[in-house]
Amino acid sequence: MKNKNWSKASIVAIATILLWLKTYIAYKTSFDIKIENWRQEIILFINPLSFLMFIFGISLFMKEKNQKRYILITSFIVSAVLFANVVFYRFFNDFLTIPVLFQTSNMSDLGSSVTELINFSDLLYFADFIILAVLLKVKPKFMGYREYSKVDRRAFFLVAIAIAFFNLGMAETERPQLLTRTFDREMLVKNIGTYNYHLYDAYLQSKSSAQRAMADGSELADIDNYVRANYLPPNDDMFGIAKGKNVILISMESTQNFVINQTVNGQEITPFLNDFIKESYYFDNFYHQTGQGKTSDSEFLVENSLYPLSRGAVFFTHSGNEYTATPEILNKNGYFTASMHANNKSFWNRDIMYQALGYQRFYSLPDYEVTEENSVGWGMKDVDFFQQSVQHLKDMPKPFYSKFITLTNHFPFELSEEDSLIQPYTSNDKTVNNYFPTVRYQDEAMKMFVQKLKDEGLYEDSIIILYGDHYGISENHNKAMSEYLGKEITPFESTQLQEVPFIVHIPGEKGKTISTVGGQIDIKPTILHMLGIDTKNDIDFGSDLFSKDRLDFAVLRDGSFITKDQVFTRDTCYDKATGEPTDRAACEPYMEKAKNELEYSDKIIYGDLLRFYGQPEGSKESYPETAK
Ligand code: GP9
Ligand code: MN
Repeated sequence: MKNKNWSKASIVAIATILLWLKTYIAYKTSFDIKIENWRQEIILFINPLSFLMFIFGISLFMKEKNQKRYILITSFIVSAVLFANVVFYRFFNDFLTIPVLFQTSNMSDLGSSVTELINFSDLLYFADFIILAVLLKVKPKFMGYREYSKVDRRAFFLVAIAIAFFNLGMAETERPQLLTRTFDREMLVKNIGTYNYHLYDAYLQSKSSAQRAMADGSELADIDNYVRANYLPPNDDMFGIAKGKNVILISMESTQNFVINQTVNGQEITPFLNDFIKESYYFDNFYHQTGQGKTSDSEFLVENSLYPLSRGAVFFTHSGNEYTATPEILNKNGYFTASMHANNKSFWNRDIMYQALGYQRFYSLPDYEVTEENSVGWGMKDVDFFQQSVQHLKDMPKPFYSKFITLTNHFPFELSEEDSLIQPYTSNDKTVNNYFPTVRYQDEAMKMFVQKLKDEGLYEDSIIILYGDHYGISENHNKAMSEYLGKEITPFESTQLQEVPFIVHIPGEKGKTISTVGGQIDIKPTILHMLGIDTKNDIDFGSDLFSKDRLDFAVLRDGSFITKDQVFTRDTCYDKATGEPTDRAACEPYMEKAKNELEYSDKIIYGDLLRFYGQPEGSKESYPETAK
């Protein structure tokens, strides 16, 4: 009996194959997905398959009538999701996410132009559904019902699982930590497919909505007390020192502090910065506090004075939260706020998160002229990025607060011969070797930028603030690093290597080196105080780096912390003077603080608690449309 069944075409197979091919064709024709090699092409091709097999496979458990109905309805819904993405992409150049769907401003923009976005030929997106429906009507025999045995079903799902793992395995080799770090929607869709991406997005969304729903304002009281108790009044000499000036904030990609005032092969690594810090405030005990969200985590710290999360990127997971970020505060104080980064706007979900932070404008890839010649590694070279950005600065309303995110000094630290100003280091480790020339290149790019600011008359009315976003050389490279530094990289040294430069340059001020222990969490109150803006009522975990009576303290996202005389990491207390383990009692007084800081900050993010905090005048809705 069973044999007879197999003579008929399987409706499950036909539906799956049609939708699979259609999805791939849509990828190639309706989205701009960059493919760099044949492995990526294979991933793209197979990535819709496992999802489709699972969803259509459910019908293997159904009786004839239900099976046909289920397959038709499912095919229609999945096609509609694909089509919705196509239309959304035509307008926003981005893939749909659930929070975006509920963002009314986006949807009303889309709604008003939907007629222009859709045309008759779009019916092709439903071609397979139509074929299926017609076949079922006209050739019901050909598409006849077939009963599946337990073994058939088992085999079917095993194949689906195998394909899913094959897909994930290939994606993981192409893009390590794809899911834990959630870099970029385009990358996710490219690697796990548009349908799985929606499932993943729905999972993230439901997780955070549940946590948010369970939270209430009462939790804020403890946190508020803690923050109040740690508030430090500004230093009178510095408060308002840059009132009304433009702020140019530069995030230096992967720039660690150990390169400052150092040489490689006898040549300076950062000659410009070394001079610049002589006429700036330079903090030489300053740490990055980022987690898996890397650059985006540093942005989160800097703008909010909140810690990023211990896993995942808060830019992705909590972009719908209420924040009181620096751009938002500065908008209210008459500033124009912009972020500049010559990369995909959706990378790290910046286009969405920047709206929550209050940025009025995001100058991203389309705002730059990016060519083969002016690109290397991850994208546009820093020199060209800065030079082209100056025109944007000139066009901006003043005063502005403008953040620049550099890119050339990004792993794997690629650089062409003509841009290499110094020779690589000479160890067995290519990553470490190549790090030095790209840092040197970035240094030169900033030198040219500052010169251009002077030439264009923008320098005098601005303050320039620079910070390293996170480490560039991970612990995997300890061997070559220890060769370069001439010492063993113990856990103590590893923690010290998390230092990044923090430099505040105020034209006309002499500046000096300040050795208070601090971190990216402290940047927000430091900047606001220099602009003469009070932070007494803000929920900031950091404090002004210029304040008197500062507690020397920085906690890293993994729970390690640094005080004036100790480093605590991997459950060991180290004496800073010797770098040797010391009595745990020396670190004990700070342990509670380190734990509280991270836990309270996490609570705020998971519970979206700032929505309960007395909203400052003017509600969010009154802000200009941002970050398109
Ligand atoms: C991408 C850039 C680099 O836009 O900010 O990100 P990273 O990998 O350093 O987090
Ligand atoms: Mn970075």
